[in-house]
Amino acid sequence: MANTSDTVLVIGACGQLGSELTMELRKMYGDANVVAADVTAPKQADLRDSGPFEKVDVLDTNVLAGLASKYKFKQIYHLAAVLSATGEKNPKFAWKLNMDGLFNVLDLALEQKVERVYWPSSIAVFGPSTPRQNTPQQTVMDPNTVYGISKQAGERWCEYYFQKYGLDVRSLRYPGLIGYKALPGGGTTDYAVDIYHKALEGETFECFLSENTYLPMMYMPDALKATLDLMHAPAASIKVRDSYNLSAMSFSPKEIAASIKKHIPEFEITYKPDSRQKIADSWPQSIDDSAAQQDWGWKPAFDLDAMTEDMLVNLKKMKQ
Ligand code: AKB
Repeated sequence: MANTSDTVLVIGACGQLGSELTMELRKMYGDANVVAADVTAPKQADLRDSGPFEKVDVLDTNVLAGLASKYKFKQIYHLAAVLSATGEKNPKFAWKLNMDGLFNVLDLALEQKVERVYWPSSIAVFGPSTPRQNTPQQTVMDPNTVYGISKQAGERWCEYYFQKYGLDVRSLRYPGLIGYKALPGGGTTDYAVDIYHKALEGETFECFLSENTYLPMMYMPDALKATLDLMHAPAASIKVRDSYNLSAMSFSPKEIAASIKKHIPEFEITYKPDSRQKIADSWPQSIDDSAAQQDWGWKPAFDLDAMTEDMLVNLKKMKQ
């Protein structure tokens, strides 16, 4: 268990996951104790007004060191990354940001005696030779996006820092994340967020993946719970030190559209697969997360229809 007076740094706090995780952490540790950091200031009023914000480029080690001596962080959540689709447009930059950013945080944590670090991995660590159904925790990994390669390498480095230096780094392989509070940016699974916005705006949704493309997905409240449960589990129960497989649901564009149609019968979807189809086809369709279930009691709460209902109710409120 972490101490509730810990000071916590969230890097990438304005992103899809960061903006919600920062607010959850502020509830647990107190607003003033959770520092939101990102390259641009928060647009979300709750995030902006509830606690400290610092402008930080994770590639700038001087700024990171200055921040660490100012706040004396006990925990760091390092979420800043270039995702799968954007990474393919500028592979060298994606590699630099994803890898150098991780090294900067791991080294800072060692130097400043930070007690616990969180770093997200992804289903993108898997590739075309990986078994696609019920993908095991330990299996063939041949990622073919720069994002996936950086996440696989990052996992090995997290384990290395744990084994060699005793740094308590923890990680989850997220599936596609879906939430109503913030938009994702540059991922292959982003369609599953956009589709709800278009449905509520009364527009036809043109999907960039084909109708039967199954991918593992998760609703944001489950992702937040998994992250916080992992980070608050006793160190001895964390047996996986590269990154845990994590699962909630799998569906295709056709199935999410059918789930939305139960609430908005006139909703229409069309399909125009683009370069993201190849990425999706190289990823698993479903994930075996039994290690997370056994080691720290992981259990998701939302399936597709429960998520659709909650997304539509909350997005409708936000759009009023
Ligand atoms: C992406 O699509 O790139 C991400 C991911 C699965 O890590 N959402």
